[in-house]
Amino acid sequence: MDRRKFLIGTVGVPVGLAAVGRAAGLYGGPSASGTEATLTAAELSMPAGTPYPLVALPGKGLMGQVYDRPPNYETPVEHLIGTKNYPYTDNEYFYVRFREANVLVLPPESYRLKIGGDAAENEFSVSLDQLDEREQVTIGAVGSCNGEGRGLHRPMIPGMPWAKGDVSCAEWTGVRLADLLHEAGVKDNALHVSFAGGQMISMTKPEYWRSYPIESMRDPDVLIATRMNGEQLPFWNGYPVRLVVPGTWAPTWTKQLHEIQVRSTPHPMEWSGRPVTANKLGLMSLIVTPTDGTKIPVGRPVELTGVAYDSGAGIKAVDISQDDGKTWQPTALERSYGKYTWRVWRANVTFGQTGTQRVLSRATNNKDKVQPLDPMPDVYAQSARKDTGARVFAGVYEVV
Ligand SMILES: Nc1nc2c(c(=O)[nH]1)N[C@H]1C(S)=C(S)[C@@H](COP(=O)(O)O)O[C@H]1N2
Ligand SMILES: [Mo]
Repeated sequence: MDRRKFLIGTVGVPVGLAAVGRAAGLYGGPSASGTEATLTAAELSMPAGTPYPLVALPGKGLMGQVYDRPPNYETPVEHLIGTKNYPYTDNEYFYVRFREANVLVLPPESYRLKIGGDAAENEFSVSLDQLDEREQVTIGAVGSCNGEGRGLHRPMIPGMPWAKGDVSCAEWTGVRLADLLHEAGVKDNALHVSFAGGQMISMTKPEYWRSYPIESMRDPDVLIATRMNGEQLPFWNGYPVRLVVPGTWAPTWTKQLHEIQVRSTPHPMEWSGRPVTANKLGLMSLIVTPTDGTKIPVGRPVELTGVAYDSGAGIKAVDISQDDGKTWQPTALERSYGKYTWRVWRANVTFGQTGTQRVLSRATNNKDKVQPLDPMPDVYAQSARKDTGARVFAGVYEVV
């Protein structure tokens, strides 16, 4: 007999069409749990995972337009985990962040990356073909702006009001910066390595430079990347060349990179105004599906999918809470795809009450560091914000 349907009937949970479909597949199906078929994201009707209008830039998918000029587009969270190079974000959904309204167009035929500076023995330039002829390295890494979640804080924090999609993850291919520095011959008095990207549309601040202490740039994982998930970089993500510093916040990852200087003095940094170190990425986790605002039937198990990442120590566990952090339940982690790549996690939850319900997620890394509920105290320490207890990475659902 159909014991399963009998059980569903007994607990009195409404059985929708999806549930019947699931139940029918149960006998061979791995996704059933306990007495009821678990609803997956595919069976729910989910709103877009961004509060912003969905607009497509040329070559990109529909993304959340946080700002049009300069172009700032967030990844709708349901697209964070892509399908083409799992678990990496598909190139057309990798978030886009620019400070310059007019993105520098660097035609591939005439492109040259110049490497020099007063603390380099030899100055030289390489074309795209010459970069390709050098040894290639591929590293998966999360790219995240440190504005991630900023727009969800109350009271608001100054800056681009990103919701949850100011982060993505890709597999990057390119040449080791360390190899190029070796070719250039770093002098003993070298202090900083500086990177020039796009141009600013301003008479007084014509260039986009980022500058870092030389020690932080000798790491063999630092890439001069030309490919993202095996394809050329999308225009909006730095074509033809960008810096990628795995395990650090992405503001350091200069796009449209065309010049590297090894310097004995700090770069004047006239645009950004202060030297910036490639700071280690925070310990983070978030729910990818269902998206916020999804209607979920009461009493029915639902599968949550999410991602978790840190600066490279590795994720040991992700826990979720349905009571605002009083109690936590473990989730199931998928295998690691590399130390800088996010870990996908899954959990089944059942909501016992109707109304607006929240689920929090919290990651623990291999150094036993636990994600604070306010996930970026370091980043926001200088802001005037007082902690309101706002938990940026809660998933919020309408249980009906
Ligand atoms: N040329 C240039 N590079 C840049 C930026 C920029 O404004 N111009 N923004 C930085 C910031 S703040 C971030 S978060 C990342 C975003 O990379 P993405 O647009 O590929 O997601 O690029 C960095 N590199
Ligand atoms: Mo950023």
